[in-house]
Order: sequence, then structure tokens, then C-alpha cells
Amino acid sequence: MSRILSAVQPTNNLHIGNYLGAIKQWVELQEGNETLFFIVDLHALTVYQKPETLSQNILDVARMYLALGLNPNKSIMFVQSHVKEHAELAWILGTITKMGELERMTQFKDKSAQHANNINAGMFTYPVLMAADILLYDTEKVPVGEDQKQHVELTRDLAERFNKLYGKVFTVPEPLISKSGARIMGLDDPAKKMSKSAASAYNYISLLDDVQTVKKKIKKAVTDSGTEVMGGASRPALNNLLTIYSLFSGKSVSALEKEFAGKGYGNFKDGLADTLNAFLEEFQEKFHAIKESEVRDILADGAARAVARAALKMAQIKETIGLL
Ligand code: ATP
Ligand code: LTN
Repeated sequence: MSRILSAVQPTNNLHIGNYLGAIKQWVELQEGNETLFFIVDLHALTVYQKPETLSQNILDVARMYLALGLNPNKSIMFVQSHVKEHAELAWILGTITKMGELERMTQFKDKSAQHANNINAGMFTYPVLMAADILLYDTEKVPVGEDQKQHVELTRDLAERFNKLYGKVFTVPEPLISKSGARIMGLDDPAKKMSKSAASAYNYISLLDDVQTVKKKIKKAVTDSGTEVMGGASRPALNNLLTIYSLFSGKSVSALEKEFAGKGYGNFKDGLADTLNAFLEEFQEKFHAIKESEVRDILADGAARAVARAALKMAQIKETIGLL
């Protein structure tokens, strides 16, 4: 039994990389663990969000959590900004974080290049708020995609530094990265990770894409030179498509290579699109059946349960560092 916590930004609809890298694991981890899963709306603000779109995205991501299998009777599900202790602890942790540590973060380097006209202080201190998210709940394990490993490692360093300065207050968390699916690559560029905020929608398969869109995107997906359906070190595009196909179909990569031997990319892509569509159609049916009022009730209940834990921890932290 471990304390497990993770979160996603409500920056857009979730894509299959978010599912395979993170949420699929969360659903499994609900059994036999204490789990907290939330939506990091404050993190999303580090890139400008239209207010009405942001509100809608928060509700939609919560609905996606439910439709993908998160169970509010097993997990605490809430919205970050509903628990003010996250921002409060982030301030305190910021005072033991070195500028150089934040400058080294690859996500900061990527995001600041991507949004060169709005490199704000929040984008820079983003990992400190994430450390607060994690440390506030004595988290032991953080199931995330590969790209977030560096942030969890910084969180560990901050926890150890704080504990050395003030005595043992924080649990030192570990990242939990799945063996395959931890880094799904962009369909239009297999050298970069699939991302919700990619410039082109051909980069990702959104969980809300319809049948025709999925077919079109898979058809346009970049492939490696040659015609054989085969993975391997020098075949990043096929590796990625085979990984996706394998994780959604339950067939191994080598079984897929055999199945499509000599059949060419076209057949393979048709099979992949059909497999994705079967999953997405079932998911979307569940997604659309969940009422907004139900989502709001679940989030309110989750916030109350999270606040109860966070307030206690915050009181301990404040007392430890000498705040009256
Ligand atoms: P954005 O483009 O807005 O930064 P994102 O697509 O990177 O969004 P996040 O909200 O940052 O998504 O990440 C949510 C979770 O999904 C994290 O655990 C992250 O590691 C995981 N994740 C994101 N992209 C991928 C990917 N391409 N493959 C596997 N896991 C991923
Ligand atoms: N930074 C993460 C989202 C995130 C998170 C967290 C994940 C914010 N706080 C706490 C795990 C635990 C991302 O961009 N995916």
C-alpha cells in the first residue's frame, strides 16, 4: 500500500500519450493504494489560457478521468486551485530552490522556446509548484511520463534539502514510469514527444477525435523509409506506431511485425486506426454520458478531502520553520 499522486494540466483535450504514459497506470494503481489524482489548473496558467476555455477544459479533463476509469470512491479527485495550500507551500519551497536548478529543467527550456513572447516567472518556477503538489500529501510514488522524471527528481532534492535544514518533515517521493508508453512521440515528428500544445493537430490523437479524424491523422503519420512494418533502432516512426498499436491491442510488437510482414504501411495503418477507433468510441460514449453536475459534485467532495489532509500538513510545515 503506497500513497500515490499525479496530475495533468487542463491545457487541451488529453491525447493518447497522456493516457498511455500516465492515466492508464493510475487506473491500475487505484487498487490497493491510497491515490490522489488532480487537475493542475494553476500550472496551466503559465501559458495564456482563454478564461472560458480553461473552465471548460478543467471540467472536460475531470470527465475524461472518470470515463477512463478513475473511481471517486477509490481515489481523491480534485482541482489544484481548490486547495490553497499548494500555492502556499510552493512559496516556501521556492526559498530553498536554486536558480540554477530551475534553469536546467528541460521543460522550461522547451516551453520558453515555444512561447518566446511570454517567458514568465511562473513558467520558470513551475517545478516548485509541482514539488509542493507532491510533498503536501506525503506522496511515495508519482506515476508520470518520461518527460516529468526530471521534475520529480528535483522534488526529491528539495524534500531532502528541507529535511536536512529543519528535520524530517517530507517523504521523499519516487517517480513511477511505465516500461512502454512512457514517451509516445509526435505522429508528425517522431523525434519529439506527442504534446497537447503542439503547433499542428496532426501531432497527436486526441481522446475526443472522431473516427474520420483518426483515420486521416494515422494516414498522414510520418513513417520511416522503406516499406516493411518493422521497428528497430533506426526506425523511430515505426517504433512509435508499433508501440501505440501494441498497447491498445494487447498484441506484442513482434506479433504485429509478423502479422503485417510483406503487407506494407497502408494495411498496417488501417489496422492501427481501427484499433484506436474501437477504444475511442467506447471511451467517448462514456465521456458524453457523464453530466456536468456530477463532475462538479465529485470535484467538490475531492477538494474537501484534499483540504483536510493539506491543512494538517501545512500546519506542521509552518510550525517547523518558525512561522507563528
Ligand atoms: P502540454 O503540451 O500542454 O505541456 P502534455 O501533452 O505534455 O501537455 P501534460 O499535462 O504536461 O501533457 O502531461 C500529463 C501527463 O502525461 C504527464 O504524466 C506526462 O508525463 C504524460 N505525458 C505527456 N506527454 C506524453 C507522451 N508524449 N508520452 C507519454 N506520456 C506523456
Ligand atoms: N508537470 C506535470 C503536471 C503536474 C504533476 C504534478 C504531475 C503538476 N503537478 C504533481 C505529477 C505530480 C506535467 O506537466 N505533466
